[in-house]
Amino acid sequence: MTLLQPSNALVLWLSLLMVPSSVNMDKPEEKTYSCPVIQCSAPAVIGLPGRDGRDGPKGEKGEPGEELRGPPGFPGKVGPPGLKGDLGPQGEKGEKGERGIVVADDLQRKVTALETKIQVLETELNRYKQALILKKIKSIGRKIFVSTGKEDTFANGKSLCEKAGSVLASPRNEAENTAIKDLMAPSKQAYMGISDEQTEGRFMYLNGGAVTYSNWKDGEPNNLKNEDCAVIQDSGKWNDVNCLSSNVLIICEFSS
Ligand code: MAN
Ligand code: CA
Repeated sequence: MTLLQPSNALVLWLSLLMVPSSVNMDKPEEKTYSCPVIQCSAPAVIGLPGRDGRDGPKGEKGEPGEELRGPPGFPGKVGPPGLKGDLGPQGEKGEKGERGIVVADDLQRKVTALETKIQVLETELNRYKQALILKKIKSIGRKIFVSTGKEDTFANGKSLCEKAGSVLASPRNEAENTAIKDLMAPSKQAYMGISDEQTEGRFMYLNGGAVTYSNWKDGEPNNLKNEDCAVIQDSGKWNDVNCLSSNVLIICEFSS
């Protein structure tokens, strides 16, 4: 074993003394050192605290803090109305009504009032019918015959009645035939709403259909010089005449 020179030993001892302050600058704390190579003659002394170290890296984000709730704010504006809801369930059956008799009584009063009004109207209508007789109007059954008091051709007479919403009078039975006969004075004859213009000898109603009632005079219809129209004479008997004959009364009929 070689002993150290005194100068070398001094250098070594000084370097060993400097080690603690260069190694633990950031964390000054009390340390004791021993010498692994040479035996120290005295224990290590505690050094002075070192300077503050640099700031460390930023730490992780902490847990959320406890929330402090403020006072409630003012109410907001009223929103738009919502959608219409579904139909609700059917309600319970109501209590039994008590007005049945009252309704029936009311209905009876109305019916009685209507019956009274109808009686008044019938009386009035009959009075008018009586008055119309004097004005060359005859009501029989559901027909009303009206004399125009004018004599004209068949075509003009037909047109005159149609303008009034009626047709030339055409008796369908003896009662109607008599009613028309009674209207014609002072005229001697009146046109009827029949013709055999389509088929000679076959008289038809103007609205169609063969004549079902007739009261021809003996020897008529004779189609003398082409007679396709027909008149009722003041005797009630019928004669076929020329449609252009203009000395013939025009009588119209209204039916309901
Ligand atoms: C006239 C016309 C005819 C009719 C004869 C009867 O000539 O009225 O329609 O047939 O008389 O004699
Ligand atoms: Ca004739």
